[in-house]
Amino acid sequence: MNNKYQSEIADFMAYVSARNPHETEFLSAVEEVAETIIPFIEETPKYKGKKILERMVEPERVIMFRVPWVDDQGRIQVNRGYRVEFNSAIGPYKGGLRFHSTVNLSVLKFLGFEQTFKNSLTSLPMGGGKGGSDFSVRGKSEAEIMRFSQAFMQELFRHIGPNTDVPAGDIGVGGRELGYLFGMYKKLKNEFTGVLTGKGLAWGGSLIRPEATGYGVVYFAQAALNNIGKTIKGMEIAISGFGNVSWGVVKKVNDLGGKVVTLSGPDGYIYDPDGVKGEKVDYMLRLRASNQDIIEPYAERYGVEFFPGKKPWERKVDLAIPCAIQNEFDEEDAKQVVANGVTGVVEAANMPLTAKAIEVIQSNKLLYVPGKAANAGGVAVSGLEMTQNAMHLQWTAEEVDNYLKRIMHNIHENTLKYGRLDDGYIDYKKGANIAGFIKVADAMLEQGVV
Ligand code: 2IT
Repeated sequence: MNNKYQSEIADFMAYVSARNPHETEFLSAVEEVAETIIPFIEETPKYKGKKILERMVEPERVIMFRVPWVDDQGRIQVNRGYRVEFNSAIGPYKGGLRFHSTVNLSVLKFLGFEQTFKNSLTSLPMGGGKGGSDFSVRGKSEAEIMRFSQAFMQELFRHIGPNTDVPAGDIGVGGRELGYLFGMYKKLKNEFTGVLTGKGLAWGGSLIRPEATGYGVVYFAQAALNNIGKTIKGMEIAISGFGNVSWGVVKKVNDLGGKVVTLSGPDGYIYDPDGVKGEKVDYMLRLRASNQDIIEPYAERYGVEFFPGKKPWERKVDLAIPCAIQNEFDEEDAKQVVANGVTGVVEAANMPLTAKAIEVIQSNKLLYVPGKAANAGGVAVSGLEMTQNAMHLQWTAEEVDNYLKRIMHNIHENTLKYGRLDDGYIDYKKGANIAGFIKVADAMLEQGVV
């Protein structure tokens, strides 16, 4: 796109690729940022020649550890634990823990890198980090999930703290896992602090945190749609996943008069022409808590169609919101939704669209919102949970939701400011990268070479 700096971008990517061979997810996250940030650095004298991006792609610290535990049959299991402390220029490392079979260092580095920009966009004082394990809750018993979580925290506790590194949930880590993690942290440290976010309401959690990611996505989508003279009201929307993020999206789309017609799992997707409404919304949570990771039971229960092995992007809808996992939406999917006349794609998951898919959506001048802007509401309310913990009080749901709305509105304004192209098209990817970069880069410059 920026032909003028193509060779600088290629040189930079050759440098990063040589240092991080085989880390495909990390390299694609970096490339997506480099394409917009290198031209910005080249044209902004204060950033030029400071190796800012070279410094930003190097995590400040990576911790990898053994997580041994005993399963219900008395067998010893060994998983690998990680915490990638990516960037602390603007605040303590902050970001979720992912327990999923696909977790490896490349995935967590991509997530930690993205998180640094996302957290900057929230305007709250949070650096970037991410962690997790290749442990999957699928098919595990409650007791196994507890023992694993405790074993994980038996190592992680020495690296984190309320002013150092504040983890939260992500895929496979919800209220239940956070409870076990927090319990073990408290026991080992003998202190009750806001060292994790997404905590239970009775022990330091914030109202609206479970809903926050999905609500924020829909607030952002509504702002972006309004900007092109459209609205969620009356729209039919395809989403993927059926976890926490999907649940928040469904609730807020319903509030605003839209209709979510698909949900998906690794087994396929369901199409519910009446919309996921009423008790079906609560059923999503129960299905998730069953540790099965399949969506088919929804179809049986509510008498709707199930499409095994298919993705929801084949449906003709007004808007697509991928809520599941990285690279779940590829070039073919993008061509399909374009052919179906979609208004746009809003990322609720982290990096669900491949680079090629983004190119297809953007070259057709359709709305595309990257996850680091659209899904920042989750970590933003985590930041508000930290504030409430530091003040030893709890805000009402309305207070938190008002903050969330204001934060998402500000992120929209900020990305709009840096993303507006000459032809009037809004490149939210460019806007989010530049707006997120500025605060972190300025803090790094002011703090010297550390
Ligand atoms: O991807 C994300 O922003 C999260 N998983 C939430 C991180 C957080 O610290 O709340």
